[in-house]
Amino acid sequence: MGSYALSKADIEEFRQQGIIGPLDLYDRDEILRAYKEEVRPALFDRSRAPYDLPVDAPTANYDRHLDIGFLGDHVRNPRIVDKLTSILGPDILCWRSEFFPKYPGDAGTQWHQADTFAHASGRPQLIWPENAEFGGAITVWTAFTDCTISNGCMRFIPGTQTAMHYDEMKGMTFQGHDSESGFFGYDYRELQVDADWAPDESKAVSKEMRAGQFIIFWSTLMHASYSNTTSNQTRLAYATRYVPTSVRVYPDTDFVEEYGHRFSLQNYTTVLVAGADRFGCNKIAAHKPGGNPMSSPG
Ligand SMILES: O=C(O)CCC(=O)C(=O)O
Repeated sequence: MGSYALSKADIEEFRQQGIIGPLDLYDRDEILRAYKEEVRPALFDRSRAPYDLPVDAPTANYDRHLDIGFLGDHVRNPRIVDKLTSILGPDILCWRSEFFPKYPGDAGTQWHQADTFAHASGRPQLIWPENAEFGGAITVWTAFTDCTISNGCMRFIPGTQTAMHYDEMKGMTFQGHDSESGFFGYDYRELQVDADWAPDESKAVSKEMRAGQFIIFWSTLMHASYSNTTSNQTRLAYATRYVPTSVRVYPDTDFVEEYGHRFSLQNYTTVLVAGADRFGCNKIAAHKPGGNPMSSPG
């Protein structure tokens, strides 16, 4: 167990609630400066980005931990990864990272749960072994700016992670990026198993965070975010997603089509952030500290 592992009490809290945090990772000034000076300029340089997508595609910055050193180090930061081993066991892959900006005036993210992540693409992106106790992924959502109720912080309904209210294979209609619908151009309610059901918002908790803090939650936990009602504050988060090495990532798929764009997985790889792989079901890159996984031979 690494030195930042969760305590027994924390593990029990996480088991019941499906979420833990906010926890400290970076100093506020450190992350604000790193984003402005290192990460943001690198995001605009797409020469080594894993996917050939226009800069304004919602998926354009998927998996930039594969080519941007700061993000490559972030996904395997021991303050994060040690805690994940308390939840997922010793052998862990980072399979996805993505940015979630909320610009002034942006609508909040609708309530949703993600199990196989088929919701937008119509194809399961994760398949757990048949005897698995869990599904979904662990999301580590790190605040790259302060996140408040006014600028769009996250909301959760604790304890909802074990029962899915959505069928991700039902298919949603893409309504376009400018649509008012609450899930990045889709209406997540189209996936409800029971069309008359509604999440019990009276049990929701808000997670205001300062820049540099993170929360850990099951992707199957009911989650949403507030609208950004400010006129001048962008809220930005970087979400990194993890599964044990036994999970098949993007099974039998060599492209992804979602949020109005299609991209090839030719340059895709998971990153082993802890332990070892005994299953061999995924393409895996080792990570060189300070470097980036794609340039390493792994
Ligand atoms: O940041 C948001 O508003 C949504 C984030 C989210 O749904 C996720 O990280 O799974």
